Amino acid sequence: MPEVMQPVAMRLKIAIQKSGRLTDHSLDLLTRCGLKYSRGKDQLMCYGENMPLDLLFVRDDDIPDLVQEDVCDLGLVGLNVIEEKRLAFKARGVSTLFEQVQTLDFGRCRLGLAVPDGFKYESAQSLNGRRIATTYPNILNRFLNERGIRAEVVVLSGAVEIAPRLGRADVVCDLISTGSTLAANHLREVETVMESQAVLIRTPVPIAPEKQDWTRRLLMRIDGVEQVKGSKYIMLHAPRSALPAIAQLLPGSEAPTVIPLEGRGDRVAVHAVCRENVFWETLEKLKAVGASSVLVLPVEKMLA
Ligand code: PRT
Ligand code: ZN
Repeated sequence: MPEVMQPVAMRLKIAIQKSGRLTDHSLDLLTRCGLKYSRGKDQLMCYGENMPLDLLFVRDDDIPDLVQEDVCDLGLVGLNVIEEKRLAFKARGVSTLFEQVQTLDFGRCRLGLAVPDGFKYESAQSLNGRRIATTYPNILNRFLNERGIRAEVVVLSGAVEIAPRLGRADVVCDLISTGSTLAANHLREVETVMESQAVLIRTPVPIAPEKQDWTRRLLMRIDGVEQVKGSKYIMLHAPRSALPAIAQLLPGSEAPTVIPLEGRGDRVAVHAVCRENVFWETLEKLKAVGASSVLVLPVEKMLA
């Protein structure tokens, strides 16, 4: 039987957000890993057409539980959600079993405290005796306890930023990316409670032998896709004597390849993968130390 047709129990299951800020990025990551899938409208599950894996579309808050309980082998979710879940489990005396495999290059935001315009804020101590609205009570309580602040935490499931206007809270603790939602609601950011981005988590249970090969391959591909983001392949010609200066200038590159140029005396070709973007300023500096014919190319795939 072709492995893509394996029985359901032998197929990898990956939980991703059904509809929200992480959905497109998660699907894009899996597509870049080579996955082909078809998804009908409002479908909760879809089948990988060329890999023995299925995607489960769920609310992001349910992803840690599905992975913890081994209903899904892997999950893509925000660090803010797993940290909140971890602290909630801890409060109930349950230990977190799912493992964080790696951080992913999307979903960046921060959980921050914001006060209404006109609120006199001097330090975190200004929060004493205040009511703070949030969807993340456990993370917020940890922040307050670590600083010995006594405040009332008002738990809301959404629309946190309008709580001060409704008279339900004095301060808000919510996710922020550009800050425009706060500004539109006349709120001012005063503290960062935690930084967040999407992460890949996996089940605590050893993965069944039939699924291990694809798990290993998928994790390697995800790592490859993450490494490629922002990476560039750079090629240039230079005098051999300039190699130390060039090595200093190439951002995040390891062991460049140096190839002699036929009939060009001391000049060599240098090829290197840079793990960061290469800016015009770097090219100008490379030219200044003797480089010529400098080419910067995008990297499409990488396998360490
Ligand atoms: O239905 P479901 O429960 O799955 O979705 P959700 O409404 O809980 O989540 P969603 O789609 O809003 O966010 C999913 C994840 O994206 C979050 O858990 C974070 O890890 C990440 N993320 C990144 C964000 C933001 N950026 C973000 N800006 N999540 C929410 N926001 C909201 C924030 O709550 C506020 O309302 O965007 C607003 C602020 O944005 P700015 O740009 O105006 O600052
Ligand atoms: Zn959610």
